Amino acid sequence: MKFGGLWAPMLCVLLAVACRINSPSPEDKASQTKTDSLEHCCGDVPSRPGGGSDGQPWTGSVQDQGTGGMVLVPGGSFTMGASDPHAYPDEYPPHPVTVHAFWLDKHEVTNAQFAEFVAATGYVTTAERPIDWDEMAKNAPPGTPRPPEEMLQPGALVFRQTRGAVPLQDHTRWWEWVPGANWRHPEGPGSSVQGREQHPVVQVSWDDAQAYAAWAGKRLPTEAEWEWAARGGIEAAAYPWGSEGLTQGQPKANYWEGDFPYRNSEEDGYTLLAPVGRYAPNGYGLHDMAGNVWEWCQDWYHPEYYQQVSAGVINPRGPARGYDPAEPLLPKRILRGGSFLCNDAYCAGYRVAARMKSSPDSGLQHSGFRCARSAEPKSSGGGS
Ligand SMILES: [Ca+2]
Ligand SMILES: [Ca+2]
Repeated sequence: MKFGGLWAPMLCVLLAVACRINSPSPEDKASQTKTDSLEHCCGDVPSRPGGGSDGQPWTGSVQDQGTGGMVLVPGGSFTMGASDPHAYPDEYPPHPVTVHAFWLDKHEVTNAQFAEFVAATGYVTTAERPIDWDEMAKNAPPGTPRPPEEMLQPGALVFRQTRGAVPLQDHTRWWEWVPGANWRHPEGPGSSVQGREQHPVVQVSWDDAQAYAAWAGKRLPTEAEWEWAARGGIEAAAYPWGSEGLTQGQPKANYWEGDFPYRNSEEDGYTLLAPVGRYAPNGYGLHDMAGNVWEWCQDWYHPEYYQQVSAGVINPRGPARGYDPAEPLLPKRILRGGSFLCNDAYCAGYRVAARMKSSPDSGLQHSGFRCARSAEPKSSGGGS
């Protein structure tokens, strides 16, 4: 990647004004948005080109961490995709999939773990790299003005709780481009991860996640592996714990309780991120497969992939190329599991079948990852 890698989310912010100008009134569209991905606003702009990720394999040192902190997820067959009435079109059709046994981190990669990687390798995340507007402009709609210099500084998107109700299709109401925001300073300059060593690392791109995984002798899970693991051995349920609603009984996950994005009742104990493993694990011993942070998967995103994949496929690895009709020139990777910003009235991303996508160079305050490892390299899917 020739430039900072943050152009995708940054461009969202830059184009927000155009979205507002060209879109129906917020009131007209307020009920249309159900996801907390960044695509909706930018999806109105058809000329964003693809790429933005270097996609280069890790060539740095490797510190093989074995299977410590991981659980062996058994192999098996299941019905992947829509399994509850709230399913989105890209979760259809439900289809039979077989996944071989594999190892998966018990919890999301933490700040402490990521700090160890950075200390060992000197790795610089995408959010910390400089931005070249001349390069970014090639991917912007014609006539996009050069943004202010302060917006061309390395940075990332930070969530800002609003003071009151806002139109839910306008992500710029709660996402703010903050120069200096990165994994070390998740909310921008002045914030730090000190005292939050056991929180999941955030503001990391798919590229960053790939690099960490390769350094650790691991890989990212495929989307099929992730969903199989999230289901925890329970057939046809909406959540990792079964079918009981998220708001019923004891807190089950870190999500947004109350009215998004302005009132959080903290019934699960956290307004923003929670330390990993704070909630009960699912049937495979995996924590936070619902909520806390979205988790990068290996696969490219294509909304019709489930229609195209062969019935009974073994260890599917996703489409050969990413495609999002909202931004057809911008390939995107899969994220799974929802985040602390999800609730039933907004995106319900913590359903086991829910799919989210973003460009591989995007880092966000609500996105992280966990790693997988093939149990039997010759037979387990996903590669490494
Ligand atoms: Ca919460
Ligand atoms: Ca999660």
